[in-house]
Amino acid sequence: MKKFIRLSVLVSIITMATACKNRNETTVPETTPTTEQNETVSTSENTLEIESTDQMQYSTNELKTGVGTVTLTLKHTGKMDKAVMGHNLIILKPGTDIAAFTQKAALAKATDYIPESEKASIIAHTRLLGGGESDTIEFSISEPGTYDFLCSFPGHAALMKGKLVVE
Ligand SMILES: [Cu+2]
Repeated sequence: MKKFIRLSVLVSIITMATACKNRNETTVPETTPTTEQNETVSTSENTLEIESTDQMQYSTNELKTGVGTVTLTLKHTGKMDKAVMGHNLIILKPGTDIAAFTQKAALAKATDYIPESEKASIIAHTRLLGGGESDTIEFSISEPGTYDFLCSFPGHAALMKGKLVVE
């Protein structure tokens, strides 16, 4: 008799536990994590900003970034027209003959000094800007290293040049 009572208590405990578990399962609201969507829209950490002036200069001659997608903004802070003091920023592949490149670029006025014949040497470039304008470009670099950048407006590369260090 004692054994039977103990068994029935045990059974009722199990029943309660099961009922409790079921209740928990049904009362838990189905909340799907909405934060996951936001996490996948990650902004690039490789964001570069550089300015150029009416004094024919960049604000820096060294840019640093990591490998991957790079977002670069060139801002012309001057006032002069792009026909007189136009600036761009061209990132060149390693091993490019800069003197030869700028010579060809100077003749490429029709394409804003981006020489069609040298496109294979260009990793990325902004458009040609006049005072007050800016351009943002996105490109990808997978190899760490040091890359030359310059402005291809005739005569500018003597002063307007620098290194993009990719780590
Ligand atoms: Cu320039």
